[in-house]
Amino acid sequence: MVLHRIVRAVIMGPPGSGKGTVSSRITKCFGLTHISSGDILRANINAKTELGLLMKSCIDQGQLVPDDVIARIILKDLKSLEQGSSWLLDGFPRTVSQAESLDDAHSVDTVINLNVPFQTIKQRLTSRWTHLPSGRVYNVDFNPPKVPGFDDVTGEPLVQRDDDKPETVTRRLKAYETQTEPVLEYYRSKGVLETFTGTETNKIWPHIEAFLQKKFSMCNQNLA
Ligand code: G5P
Ligand code: MG
Repeated sequence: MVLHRIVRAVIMGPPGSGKGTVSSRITKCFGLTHISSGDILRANINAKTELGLLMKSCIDQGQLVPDDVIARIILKDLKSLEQGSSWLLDGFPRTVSQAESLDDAHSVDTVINLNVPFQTIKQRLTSRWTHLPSGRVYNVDFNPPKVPGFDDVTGEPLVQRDDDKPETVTRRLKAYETQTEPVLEYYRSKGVLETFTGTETNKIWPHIEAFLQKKFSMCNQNLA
């Protein structure tokens, strides 16, 4: 599908709700540029940059990194995109303060919220394997790699994230409840929030796809 207007989208949901998995389907179908705050932070940790070293303990403990740090990174990334690019933010904003910083620079028109029960999430995260350089995710039961332990595209080894330990997952879910849930209200009051509820990505996905198709083609008609 070719977009005829600029789309400023955000995908939200608790840790492990499928934001990365759904984002890769959205980028494939609709051609948006995917920017994941978690992938950027992990790439910095992997490359042992100053930022990565500073943020590693925060992330490993399941706490959010400081608002000003992550907002600066994401806003700089957005600035570096070609003018008029359509994008999908995954993992940012995660606090009301971050949402306000984003609003100062860009107005978001679509927010997809994945509402997945915490119990389902805990089971998923312990069987997740990640290709760190690209952010591609696999799951032993749901979407296993073709060769166990190796990325389908590059053949490089997969790793388990340090913050997927059960006690850290519990802390991440707590941080989500206290710091990120208020962002849902923020976007609901702006009339841009659309929530999708379920326990399986494959069942939620057709609804998201249909919603985006309708929303984007409605916009095309408005322009015509
Ligand atoms: P991240 O990287 O943003 P989270 O915690 O928000 O991390 P996460 O863990 O990356 O989110 P996800 O992207 O929502 O999860 O989910 P996913 O990876 O697609 O799916 C999870 C697993 O389930 C995968 O193995 C997938 O294959 C599998 N799966 C998907 N669907 C199904 C299904 O239907 N069935 C089954 N069985 N499996 C399925 O942030 C990490 C840390 O970075 C910092 C924080 O410290 C954060 O904790 N950070 C920020 N801090 C402050 N502000 C920000 N804006 C920050 N952004 C990141
Ligand atoms: Mg993710």
